[in-house]
Amino acid sequence: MKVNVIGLGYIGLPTALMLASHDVKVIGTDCNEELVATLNAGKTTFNENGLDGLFAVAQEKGITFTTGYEAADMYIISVPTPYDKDSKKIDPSYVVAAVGATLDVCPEGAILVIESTVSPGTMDKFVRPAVVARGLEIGKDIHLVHAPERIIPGNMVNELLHNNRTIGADDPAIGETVKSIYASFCKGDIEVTDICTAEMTKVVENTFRDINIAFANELAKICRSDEMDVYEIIRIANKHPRVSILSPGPGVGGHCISVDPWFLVGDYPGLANIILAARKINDSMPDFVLERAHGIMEERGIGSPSKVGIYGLTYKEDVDDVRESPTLQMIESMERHLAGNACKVYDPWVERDIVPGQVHTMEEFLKDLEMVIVMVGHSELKDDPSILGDVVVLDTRNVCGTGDNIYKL
Ligand code: SAJ
Repeated sequence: MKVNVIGLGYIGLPTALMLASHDVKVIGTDCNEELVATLNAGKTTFNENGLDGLFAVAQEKGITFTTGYEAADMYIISVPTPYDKDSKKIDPSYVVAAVGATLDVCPEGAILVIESTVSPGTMDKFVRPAVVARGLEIGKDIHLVHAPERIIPGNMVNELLHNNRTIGADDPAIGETVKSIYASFCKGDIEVTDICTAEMTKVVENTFRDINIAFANELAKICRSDEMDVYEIIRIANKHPRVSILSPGPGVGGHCISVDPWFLVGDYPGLANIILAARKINDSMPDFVLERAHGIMEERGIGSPSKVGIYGLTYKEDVDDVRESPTLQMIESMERHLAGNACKVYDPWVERDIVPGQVHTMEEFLKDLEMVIVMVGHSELKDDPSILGDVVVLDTRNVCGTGDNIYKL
């Protein structure tokens, strides 16, 4: 079985490496020539626990990387599925383009697996028509499958091995074939179902998490209004055998949890009410942090925003991904409502310059600062909060312990 993995990003690359490491013949394809050159030079393209080790094994097994599509028995398409913030509709163009390029080279009877997260109905509305427009017969010339992933950035390699998976297929026999390929490495349960169910299940999983994070965030606002300790309340409430409240934070980032619920809001207006309310709560948190910071600055007599630093640019701890990060949302808000961002910004996981005021060492960051807003709980800080020195801290991730200088959400 030869597999061509299309799209070597956060999901496609670990998947390609994992398959190759388990003796599947894999060609990795990406349109980004620089990315392909980096991989062919033996370097991974992002930080992820265990990825370098997996890369070394895949290389030994003979994985190859290219910008072209090749004849293969199975294709795994893992390309971006952005959504339009105004229409709340998915932009399927990357998936449709990858499907078209695949159809140019695939042999009769090839299996086309879409791993990209898509809004419910995308395969019917966009992928099937693209195949039929070529005069091809689905189920004969090409087989369609949707196999969304559940791996969590920061623990991807481990979760690729142990997570349960969902395979949506028109033909159950094809579903079983794809299941056997994923079972080459996946030790979890692999559910074979229909394509529409697989599409909806994936979006539902992330929406469930977004709603639960929103509950924790709303709880933080309620407790703050009465100066109660939301963390202690959650800690004790979670002692209940059937209660599992998540952690409040400065907002919800990443390309998944902050995006997927909008697919349901866009496709089911008037029905996705809790889902929409949760999105609004989570998207309100960066401004809540700003309000909280202003109150602390007044209380502590910190006059200028130039005396305040923002620690953390990524969307969550111990990843290098900044997509939809709460810090970027907060800086956008400062630019909209204030005179822009006058604060220094530092994230040890982000080497490239992304925002004005960004610095690249803790020493430069802390210089002349009187207050730090902690937006990401990277392990370096969680393990040793003293690295911030004795500045006033607004700890939106509850990782800096307690002290007269430590404030929480
Ligand atoms: N967050 C909180 N409080 C929490 C948990 C998360 O504020 O208690 C924030 C994080 O800081 C981050 C955002 O939510 O900004 C999302 O982070 P996450 O770790 O919850 O999720 P992702 O986006 O890294 O990964 C999710 C996972 N989905 C679920 O847990 C249901 C992962 O399994 C998916 O594969 C991934 O989305 C995806 O690609 O869809």
